[in-house]
Amino acid sequence: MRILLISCNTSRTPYPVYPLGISMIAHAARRRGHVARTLDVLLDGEPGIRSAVKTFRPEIIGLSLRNIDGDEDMEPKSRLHGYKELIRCLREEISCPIVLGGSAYSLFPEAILRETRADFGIVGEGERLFCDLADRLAGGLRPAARIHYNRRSLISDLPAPARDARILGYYAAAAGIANIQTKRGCPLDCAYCDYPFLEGRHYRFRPPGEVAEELGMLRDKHGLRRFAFADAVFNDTEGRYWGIVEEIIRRKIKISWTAFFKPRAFTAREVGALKASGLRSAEWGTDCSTDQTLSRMGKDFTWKEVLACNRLFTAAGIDSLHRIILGGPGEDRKTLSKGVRNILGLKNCAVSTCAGVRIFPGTRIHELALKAGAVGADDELLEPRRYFSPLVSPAAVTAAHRLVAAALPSAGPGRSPFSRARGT
Ligand code: B12
Repeated sequence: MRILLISCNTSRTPYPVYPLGISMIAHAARRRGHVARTLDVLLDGEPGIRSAVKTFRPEIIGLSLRNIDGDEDMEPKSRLHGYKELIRCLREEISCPIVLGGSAYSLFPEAILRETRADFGIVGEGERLFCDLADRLAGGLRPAARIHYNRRSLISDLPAPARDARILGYYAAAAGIANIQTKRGCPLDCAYCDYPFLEGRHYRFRPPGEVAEELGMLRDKHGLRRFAFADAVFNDTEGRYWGIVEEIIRRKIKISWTAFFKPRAFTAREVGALKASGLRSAEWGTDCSTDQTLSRMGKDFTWKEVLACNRLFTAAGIDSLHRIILGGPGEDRKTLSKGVRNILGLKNCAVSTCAGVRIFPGTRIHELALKAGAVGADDELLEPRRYFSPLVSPAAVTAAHRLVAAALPSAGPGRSPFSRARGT
């Protein structure tokens, strides 16, 4: 089958992100004997996509929908309209099946399929299910089920993506950062988070040697020096990330990198090793600002550990950004004012707060919101809804969020150490 895979992501905040998802689907499809081509809305635009459809004449089109909301954390704008427009253009050119996938699609599969009138959707990781669907369509079988759920079909050998040099070149120039995934899955139990749903609850690791190989290849062949690990949390609970850190140091791969970290009791020696491997900035899933709210959010660390991490990492010259949600489960007036004091006590780092918790389907926050009657059972949540603890008013939470943003010049939505990646 001739398969056209298109990244539909137009977000440029904090910087344009290379479409890793379609590179992985393309790799899997080629291994199954299909001919796969990748395009990117940011790079190719509508005219480029129309002309590629005319010349390539795809037999299946796969669309990757990464973000549903805009980049503005507090007043997000839906991306759905743009996705619908693209599908309308494609339908004008060709009548082949259109298959949706990607994180945004996976979070709202029924609603987005209905709204866009695409033919099929794959929920969760796409390699196996997309190729199964392509094989069936190639054999003349059109499955009755339009939405295909990834329940027991998660792959165990994670692929190295087949990066398209043309697309990679565009992102290298636009952002200067390459992304790389070292594992999938997250066994943590944070009340608001959909990552375990998107990636599975169990870790599936790539061998450190293979990750180092990919880093070296991107550096030597494509001149990339800056990397973002796209794992849900880089420092996994089993400590397997040390294998990657050691491999980078052992192979003397000169790069700088950033990743999502979970606060834990690091030693100065460990932070030294991270720094030696090129860690330049850490984005902390701190999430709450008091012990009480941390525990209610399902976090297994304390504010003392957050402070210690911040001290150690900043002392080592590693930038830190803490992302903190105010107004989540268990927040009351006392925790709110103590939390603000705690946040203001964090030194030499950036803090990004938001007021209320974005509710994603199937999360514990969703259950709490349903129980409290804050959202109805028929609310698909495609229009963003936020959960606020019933123990404090949303106005008080918003005021605290504004206070922190005004007090810390580096705070504010969308700011990320990832965004300082170019040239530093
Ligand atoms: C790492 C990450 C970041 C990093 C990216 C660093 C980098 N250089 O790559 C940073 C911090 C920069 C970032 C920023 C943002 N992010 Co982010 N990010 C993630 C994270 C943790 C991993 C994304 C990733 O690369 N995964 C690895 C790749 C391989 O997976 P994938 O793209 O999902 O592809 C797989 C499947 O989705 C599927 N698939 C993908 N495409 C297709 C296509 C077809 C046809 C099929 C069948 C299947 C399929 O198969 C693929 C392989 O199995 C996800 C959460 C998560 N766990 O997924 C959030 C996530 C993608 N981010 C999200 C958001 C909102 C953002 C921001 C808008 C936040 C902000 N306010 O700034 C920005 C937007 C950035 C941009 N320019 O697009 C949301 C998107 C959904 C939503 N709520 O809209 C997510 C899901 C988090 C969440 N739960 O809310 N992000």
